[in-house]
Amino acid sequence: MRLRRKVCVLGAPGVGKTSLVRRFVDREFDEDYQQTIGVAISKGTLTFDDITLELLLWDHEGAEPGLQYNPSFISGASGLIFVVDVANASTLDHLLEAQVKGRGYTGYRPSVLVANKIDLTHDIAFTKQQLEKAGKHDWLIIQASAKSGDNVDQAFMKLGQRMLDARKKSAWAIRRKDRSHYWGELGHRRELRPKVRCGGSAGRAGRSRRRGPPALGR
Ligand SMILES: Nc1nc2c(ncn2[C@@H]2O[C@H](COP(=O)(O)OP(=O)(O)OP(=O)(O)O)[C@@H](O)[C@H]2O)c(=O)[nH]1
Ligand SMILES: [Mg+2]
Repeated sequence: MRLRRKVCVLGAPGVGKTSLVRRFVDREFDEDYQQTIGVAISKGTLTFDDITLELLLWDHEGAEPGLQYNPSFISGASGLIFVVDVANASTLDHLLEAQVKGRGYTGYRPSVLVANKIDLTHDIAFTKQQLEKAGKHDWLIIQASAKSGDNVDQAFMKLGQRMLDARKKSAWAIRRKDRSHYWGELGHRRELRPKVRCGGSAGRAGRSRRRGPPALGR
């Protein structure tokens, strides 16, 4: 099966958003800093057993502190990659602040937080309090380096896996909703429910009735 999904890459200016996307998509790294203007879109592919997941990577320009993300850029995204610079603690504050302000449109999507530029230092600049705050957002934190390539593929894979898990959960929730709708139409009246028989024994048939309606389409 082939799936195509939008993913937004967000974070402060200069943290390495474009470099991470470039490393993942083109396997390249450039020391020169060329600021992204607006948004640059590129395509990366992940493979999971029988699923090919095409990621449309929306690499946003770095948001200045105090600014919110542009909702129209983020709308329709199935996953988010937040990027911070391990050598610059303010880049995480910046992200936490932006996340609180932009909660309505960035919240509750599968996300990973990439702590980038790990090649520059082994001492991560973030404080315990900052990491605790970040932990509340259900971000999976991955230390990586766009320069060396360390953990870059893993970060994208983890996000892809989270997106597929979320897809499975929502398919399951929709199926459950369909079933409660089905019972709803029957008014929850036992005598109107279909008689389900799953074999010869009355015990098994009884168990099936207690579990809910038969799977539709059978
Ligand atoms: N040492 C090191 N430098 C990095 C790494 N990632 C990015 N850089 C450098 O950091 C600078 C900024 O990188 P970009 O990828 O352009 O950052 P950005 O977040 O896309 O910046 P904006 O588009 O302005 O928001 C460039 O000079 C990169 O070479 C890394 O992992 N290690
Ligand atoms: Mg950029």
